[in-house]
Amino acid sequence: MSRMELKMPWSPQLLFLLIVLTFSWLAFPPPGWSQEEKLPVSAQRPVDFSVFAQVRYTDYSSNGTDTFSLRRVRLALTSAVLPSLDFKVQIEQTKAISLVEAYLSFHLSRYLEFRAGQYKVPFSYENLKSASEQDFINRSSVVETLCPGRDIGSQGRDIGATLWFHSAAIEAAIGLLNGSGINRLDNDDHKDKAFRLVLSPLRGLSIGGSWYEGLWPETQNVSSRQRRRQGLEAQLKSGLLSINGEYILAKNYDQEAAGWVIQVSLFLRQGRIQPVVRFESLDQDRAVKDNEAEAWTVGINFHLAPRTKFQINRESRLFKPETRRENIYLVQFQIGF
Ligand SMILES: [Ca+2]
Repeated sequence: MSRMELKMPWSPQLLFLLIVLTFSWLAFPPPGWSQEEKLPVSAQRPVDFSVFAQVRYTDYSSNGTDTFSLRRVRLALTSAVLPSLDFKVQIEQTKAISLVEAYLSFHLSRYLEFRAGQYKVPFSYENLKSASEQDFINRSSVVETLCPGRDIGSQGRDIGATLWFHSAAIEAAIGLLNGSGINRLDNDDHKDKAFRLVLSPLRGLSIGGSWYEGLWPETQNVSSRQRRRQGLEAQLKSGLLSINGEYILAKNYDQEAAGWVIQVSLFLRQGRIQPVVRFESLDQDRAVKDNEAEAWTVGINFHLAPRTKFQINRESRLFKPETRRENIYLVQFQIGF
């Protein structure tokens, strides 16, 4: 059953090397290859590098060993290979180097993008928001537990192809994905389907939903492999205030789970100081009454520069029905450019 037992069909390092070699060749072709002659439509091909690192200290109160940790060290590079074709690779180094994202984006029109490779499953606002831009040190347990790609420990990502529509008022995506997670081949012929639609009827207000229909990757001793996700989300930004809410209903095998999260933040001192508060409730089995895990998180973010910030959070979790409470204190420094 363990995902670790599944064979890794190809190593992420090898894939990354191949992509880097291909990319290097495209970006810096060998002498004699005239870009102007062979690719007359191509303008300059700037390569954007971005890096961020997160160092944190976690104080588990009496429930664990307090520790410093390197949460994420990520390097991303993006390049427009052609005016309508760009390419992104993101790698992570914590214990070992791993490939997080690698995809091609073909811009079919101003609004329409076809994306293929390894990238985030188009589901949930919080899932799609970059790890470096999160308002809280940890993502909500609702999204971490129920969002496709996070439920199978793949950092919200999978391999597949997706069509995206982006405009000021509408954001939509429809995709086919392996459903078996990052850096691995599919283990069956079934492809999972993901759909997301977000409307912005007024400035500062967005309302949307996501839908995912797939199968759990493992096959042993399971009568039903159903893995269905339905999500609702809303975001409101008004002046200094920002409110986000999400609800996810999940069908796992023959069980139903559900969770919701709401978070509020304020931007003070020209956005440099940001107090935040979040409440979440996660019910892992809806057939059992009063077994939700609830959590309050309060925190404050000090934005020192774009992508560079200092964050303090206190997470207070309540596990029903025992009324067991856990408090965790987190401090995180993020540096990025
Ligand atoms: Ca599959």
